[in-house]
Amino acid sequence: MKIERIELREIRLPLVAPFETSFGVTTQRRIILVKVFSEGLTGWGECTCNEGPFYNHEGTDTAWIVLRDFAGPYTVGQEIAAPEEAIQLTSRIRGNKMARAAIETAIWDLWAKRRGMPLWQLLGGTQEEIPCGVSLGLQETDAALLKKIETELSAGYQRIKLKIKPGRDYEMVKAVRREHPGIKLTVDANSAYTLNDIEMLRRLDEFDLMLIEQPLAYDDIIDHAELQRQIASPICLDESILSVDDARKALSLGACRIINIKLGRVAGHTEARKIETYCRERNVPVWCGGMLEAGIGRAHNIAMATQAGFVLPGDVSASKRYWTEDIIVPPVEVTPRGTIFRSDAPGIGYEINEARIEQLTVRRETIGD
Ligand code: OSB
Ligand code: MG
Repeated sequence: MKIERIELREIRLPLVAPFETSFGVTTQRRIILVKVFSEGLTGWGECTCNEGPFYNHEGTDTAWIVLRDFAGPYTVGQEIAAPEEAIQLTSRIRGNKMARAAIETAIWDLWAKRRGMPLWQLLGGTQEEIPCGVSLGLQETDAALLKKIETELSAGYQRIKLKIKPGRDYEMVKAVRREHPGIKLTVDANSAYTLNDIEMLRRLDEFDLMLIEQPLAYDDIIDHAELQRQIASPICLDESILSVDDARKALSLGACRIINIKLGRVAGHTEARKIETYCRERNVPVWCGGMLEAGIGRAHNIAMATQAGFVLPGDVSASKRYWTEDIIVPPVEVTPRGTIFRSDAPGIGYEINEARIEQLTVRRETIGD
């Protein structure tokens, strides 16, 4: 298959409610969409980076340049014999995996459409419905947080994840646990702590957390291994795992017992599947993370999460929790038992609302003709 053309566009999409983490508040997303063209068919990808370089080094503007000036030109005009080859076209680029994944995932969608099969099947997925949790941003007060939790549990979500940061941790988690003794509960620090905080992190053991996500530095596995030796709660790494090699090293050091797989962070479906397989063969649970994606990224996440190793509830939830109107049709919907059904339509399995995307577009670029 020859990649004939790539269209890039940036859309602006306001969130239904601001989302606050230990590294900042997001109110409006600036999302890059990628459309690849080959032999009369198209595939779509979504760049999952945040607006600024705070979760990792990538941001909307730097990803735009990487896509427009490097990843796009390296891909257009090239011939591939399998979707696994797509990521190799941009392998000269170091880092910038979210930008590279936007093209890689679009090519997987296109390949699946070419074969007339759903992407989940092309990836080797087996699960018909995927278990879902929600990630709740930091709230002004515990009362506000408890109210949000109530809403999400009523909607059926199977697991609640709380964002924590210094000053909003032990007491807040305690208040939640007191109200909800039986729920599956996790916390995500987005690297807000160091080994100096070990005492507080150990006290979180009181709350029977399913996992503590990325407590220490975004690029660390050594200190996480030290921390894991000293606490009972399983550590789950997010930011620190960029490849199957990273997963192997972290697991062999004992830096974590669970891994959050995000498609963009690991450069797309090919590497995500390698991590899933590596972990599944060793009985290490994985789950699908989220990056406040619009519908295209969300649909790719759902396809990925049908793979058998995704055994824990992920952060992929209903479109309406984020958007008044999504860019796919139908929007992603969650069942009353907190699951999302895979789609059996070809490719990512959702229709792209191109008219809406057109309205939301603030810049565009075409690579190839
Ligand atoms: O660490 O999982 C994270 C959002 C932006 C950046 C990082 C993270 C998150 C989330 C949101 O937790 C997950 C979602 O998309 O619902
Ligand atoms: Mg995280």
